[in-house]
Amino acid sequence: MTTTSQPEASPSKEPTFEGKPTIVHLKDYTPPPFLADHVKLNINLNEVDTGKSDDEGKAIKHVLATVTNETTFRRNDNPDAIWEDELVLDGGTRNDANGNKVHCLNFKELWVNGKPHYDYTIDHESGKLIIKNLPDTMEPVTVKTIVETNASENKEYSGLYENKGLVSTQCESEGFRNMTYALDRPDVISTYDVTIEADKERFPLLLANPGADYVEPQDIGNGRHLARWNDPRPKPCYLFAMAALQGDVIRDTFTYPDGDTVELINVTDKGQGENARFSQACLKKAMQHEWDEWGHKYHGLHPDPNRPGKKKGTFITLAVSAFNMGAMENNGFNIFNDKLLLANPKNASDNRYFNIDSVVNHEYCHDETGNWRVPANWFQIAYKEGLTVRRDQTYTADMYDETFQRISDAQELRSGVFSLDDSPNTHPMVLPSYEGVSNNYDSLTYPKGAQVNQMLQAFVGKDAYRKAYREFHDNPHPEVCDVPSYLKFIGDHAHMSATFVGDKKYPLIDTFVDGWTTQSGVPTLKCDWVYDKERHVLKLEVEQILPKGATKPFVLPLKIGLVNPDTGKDYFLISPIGARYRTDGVLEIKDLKQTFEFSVFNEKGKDGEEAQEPAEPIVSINRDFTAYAKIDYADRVKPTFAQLAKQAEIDPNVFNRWDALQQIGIDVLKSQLTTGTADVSTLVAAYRSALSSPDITPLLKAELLRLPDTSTLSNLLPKGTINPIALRNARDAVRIAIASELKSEFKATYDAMQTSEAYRFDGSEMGRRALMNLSLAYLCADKSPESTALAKTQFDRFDNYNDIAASWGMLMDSGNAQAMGDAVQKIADVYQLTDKQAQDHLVLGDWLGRQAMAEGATPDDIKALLALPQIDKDNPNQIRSILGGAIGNLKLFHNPDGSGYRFIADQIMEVDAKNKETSSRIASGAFGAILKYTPAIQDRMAEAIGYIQTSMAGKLSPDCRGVLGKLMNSYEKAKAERSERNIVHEGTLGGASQGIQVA
Ligand code: HT7
Ligand code: ZN
Repeated sequence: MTTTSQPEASPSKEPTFEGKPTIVHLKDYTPPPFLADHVKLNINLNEVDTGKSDDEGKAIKHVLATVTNETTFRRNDNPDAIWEDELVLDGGTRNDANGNKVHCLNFKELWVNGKPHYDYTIDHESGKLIIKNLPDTMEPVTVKTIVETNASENKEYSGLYENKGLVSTQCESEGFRNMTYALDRPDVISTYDVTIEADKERFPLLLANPGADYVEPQDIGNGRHLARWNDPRPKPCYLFAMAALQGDVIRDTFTYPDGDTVELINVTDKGQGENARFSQACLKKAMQHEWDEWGHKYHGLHPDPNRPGKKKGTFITLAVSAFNMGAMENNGFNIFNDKLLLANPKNASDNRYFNIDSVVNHEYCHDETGNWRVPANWFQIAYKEGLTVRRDQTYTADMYDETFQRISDAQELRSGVFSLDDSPNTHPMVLPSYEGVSNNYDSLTYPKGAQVNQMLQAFVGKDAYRKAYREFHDNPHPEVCDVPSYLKFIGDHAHMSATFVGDKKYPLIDTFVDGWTTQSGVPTLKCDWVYDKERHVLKLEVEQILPKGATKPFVLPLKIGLVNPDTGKDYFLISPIGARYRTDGVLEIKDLKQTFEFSVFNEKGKDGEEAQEPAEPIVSINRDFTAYAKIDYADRVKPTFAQLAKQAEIDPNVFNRWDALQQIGIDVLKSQLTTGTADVSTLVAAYRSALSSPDITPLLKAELLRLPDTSTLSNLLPKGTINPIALRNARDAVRIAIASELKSEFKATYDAMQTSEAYRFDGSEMGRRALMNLSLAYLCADKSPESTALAKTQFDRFDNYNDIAASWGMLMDSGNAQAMGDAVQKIADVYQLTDKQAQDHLVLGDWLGRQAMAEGATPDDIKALLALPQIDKDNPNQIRSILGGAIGNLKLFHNPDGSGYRFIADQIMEVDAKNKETSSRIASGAFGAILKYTPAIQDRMAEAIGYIQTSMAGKLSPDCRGVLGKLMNSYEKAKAERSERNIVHEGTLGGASQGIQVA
């Protein structure tokens, strides 16, 4: 295998000052001039009085950490590394409570090789510590720094922070530098020896990345204690983690077939331990699946002194309520946003249970993909994230239902991922550059990265992929890697086929890797075919239309089937000269135009009777969404509604049955959008048939009967034409029409899906409830008093949170102010949401979000939610719920007077001053799709973006600046093109000044 010799994230050489873009380029990468072999850390926590008191008159205390860091550095002997006289250590900056940039680290002392060292500077702008006059040698040098940092003032939640008394860390991507000076880059990999000292009563639990054993802290007098954690597994500092808290601990053990064991320690806030039972069971399932499926054994195992020949290890999980993302895969010590670790039937929906299972698995999978093999730099983050998402998709497919999982993946790709990939913020899988590292954690890195791995899997086959995967990860450790070298390794070792360019033979994998890692955008595959009824030959032509900016064809696996409409069985895929295509039906798409020929024939009957004349096949394209592409059809072969309905009934590939219904749904929605009416009869008949089909599970029925979402639809409409309110109205109108036709069927299904059994979470129960609540949603589409009463009956039953939340959503959409208000009040009362101390904060987010989304809510209502005394305005979960709800509230956000955009702009600025990771995600969620909208909407959005840019001047974070800058530039370009074409009116689809409006 190869390791990277590619450039790494070094800041660009231009001087940086506030307001000037700080873009890092892949081409500037050089290996680190120094390496850090071993890090000895002491974190000493002390509570200090701030002299201030809270609303209840209680003294406010802050947690101050004194961090002593003794690291053994040595010059990198990699010939590509640049010799630097000075050792430059990263140190963090952040905004203080007034929005002013300050250093995170209060420098105290510097020692080199055991002696005080005074020859250093601290760069005011970047926060870096520049150590001069080091020994001019290749020998290791020990550098000790002592700093102080205030964990309670850290509201960015990056580095070491305190929230509600719980001290913990989040170091990915660049948080470690906010706690201590370091070479904070993924290609510097060290062993760690960590001690944590703190007050025994205040912080009884002291945790860090474990070695073999969980060790009880030792008493050190004065009411204090000390814990020592020795992690001999080398890691980059972004995988470091520690925590200090009072909490509950639940334990279990996982045992491998050979007797090696892992002690599982699940840590939560006090009183929450029981809510972690489900996630702990998920962790055990994850370990088992990793072993069975991928041959991955926990990499934190060490010889067990008590059992010769056996190994043991410790794996810790911790739930934290203030967290910027979902979870973090620190070595042996995964930290979770508590909504992804804690659940009980009274506060978690099926969706949350499912997500917990999936995310616990995802983080554990990183133990191999990410932690054992580390991305060389942040341009290569998709190696670990794309691959790990693909692995968690495989897990949930195995645990629940493969087709269900594939439908979810396809939906995500066709809605959010296609949108981003077709937006100004698109980027290739290997980032050529970025501004603000946190922007890289987007859907092009995660689900699209997963899809690229899925495509490779589709080419080489599951077993060959798995085998090559194992070979890659069995290579010596530690080593950093990159996206191209991983994909190439798999292609080579799984013997992916070769291709010809002229008469030269090339491995197909090279073209595959080059296309997908250096280009962005969504290709379109335009399919055309003719069926020769005389010869029974089907000739399929596939034309690849490249997205804007791409110059080379992508390599795509296009899985197809030719279905006999009489039998519902697939014909064999055989060419007229008798050559067999792959039995799984995967075609290799690699050129701009390709033709495939298939000879269609029926097999002979059992008793040698002559085969019947074969019927013209139904062409089933892109089964299981193997190809990351939009599929288009030449006009003459575009399937009719009748053909799609037939396919929806008989295609042996259940994913494509769903897809056929989606295609009908898209056309019905388009018709509703453009003409104000739509014929839903085919869809109704097809839904009726799916509902009554005995061989489809409720889980899949619920998917088959769901209309395409508006984001998927908008990706299929011309840019510059979308009015989101019109789109939503069109979808609502179609839902009402379907519901009125299928009222009795939905009511019968709703009744049939009831049970008196207690809540249990598993795939079949999740499916039953999904179909029950989907039926209820259709029944409630008309917002009639009867349907509202039905939703209210379910809500009042108050049985389990899944069904409560589903019916609550319908009451919020009912347009009945009394029903909405009552439901909001009841949730507040039952979950004690107005009491800061007693509240079930896991429900709080839903409660805030639902109110922000409620029909008729105004910016003042949102402000009132933000000002509620029981919420924590610094908690990213709560901020995301409220602002996410406001952005999803189409009438509020897209108010034609621009007030919604301006309001969200104000909020983004406020959040950005404290937490750039949260602000940049909100900014991209709010304005990322700007170019899709009608010119009038674009202009108003651009005004809001411009308002942020000018108001914040030099103070906007690089993360937000990166997102908004690209949006604004593209908007300006689009506007110039628009005026060049002299298009002064709204988009073509509706003509009206507000785009398409549907009654
Ligand atoms: N690898 C983790 C990403 C993550 C993160 C990134 C930036 C800032 C904060 C963060 N918290 C977690 C999570 C994962 O993908 O598994
Ligand atoms: Zn991940």
